[in-house]
Amino acid sequence: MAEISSIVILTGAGISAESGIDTFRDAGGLWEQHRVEDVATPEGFARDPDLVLGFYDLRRKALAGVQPNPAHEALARLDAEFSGELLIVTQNVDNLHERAGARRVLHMHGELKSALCTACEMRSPWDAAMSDRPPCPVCQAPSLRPDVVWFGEMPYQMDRIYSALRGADLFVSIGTSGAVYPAAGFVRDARELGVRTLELNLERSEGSHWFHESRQGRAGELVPTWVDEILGRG
Ligand code: BJW
Repeated sequence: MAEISSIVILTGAGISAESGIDTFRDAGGLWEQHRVEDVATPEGFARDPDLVLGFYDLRRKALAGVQPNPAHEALARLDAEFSGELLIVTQNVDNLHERAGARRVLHMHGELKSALCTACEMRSPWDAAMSDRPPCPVCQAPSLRPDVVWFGEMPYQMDRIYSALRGADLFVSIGTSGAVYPAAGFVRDARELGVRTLELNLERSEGSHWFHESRQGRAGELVPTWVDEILGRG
């Protein structure tokens, strides 16, 4: 394997599936239980804030009952032991990468444990429910919403992500269907930049054909094996 000095990793709901967190588009996933436009758009929130706040309150509460799995742990080991540049870009709003010990993590679709005030636009760490309309810790307005990125909104820290992609020699996508942009386009962006690309997913995804290599299987098995390869233990 050629020397690797800079890696960008994209993770999606599939990496947390073995921890017991529902994915979005798989059978039994979140979008089978809710209409996307009801709970994951600004228009849905404006129409029925109780429904949306309740949906995210339940998911925030459920985090207490789940644990990182071997895939999160392997990426945390990579973060600790890989001396090159590394950025773990996650689309997930859970905190399992951090709880496994990873530090170089960017949440492009926000975080369940963060609140965004629609009055003063400040973000605050958040653990409790929002459906009872608690005051914003900064301005006291009862105007909090989940600090997550809905359809039609701009994902977070895009400049930092594209900058990391420009400097990368390997892009790895883990457990994502490749159905949602701009994340789904990173593989093409990477290829245009001459970056090697690898997909680790349960099954072939919508974008599999864009990758130089695609491996199928459970993240809890594929990711530790791949991390061993990178750290020279393969
Ligand atoms: C396993 C496994 C195991 C299971 N092991 N694997 C037409 C064309 C192109 C774009 C658009 C378009 N019309 C509209 C758009 C833009 C729109 C979009 O992409 N729409 C699509 C429907 C087409 N995108 C946006 O609006 C975004 N903003 C935007 O584009 O701004 C403008 C912009 C322009 C230019 C540059 C930058 C910006 C915002 C998107 C926000 C998405 N938000 C959500 C909700 C977040 C909060 C929450 O969690 O509730 O993000 S939607 C949902 O989908 C969530 C996820 O992060 C995201 C991706 O889902 P993911 O992770 O891929 O999950 P699944 O379930 O789809 O897939 C799981 C995969 O895991 C599967 O493949 C399984 O096989 C696999 N798996 N078990 C390994 N054990």
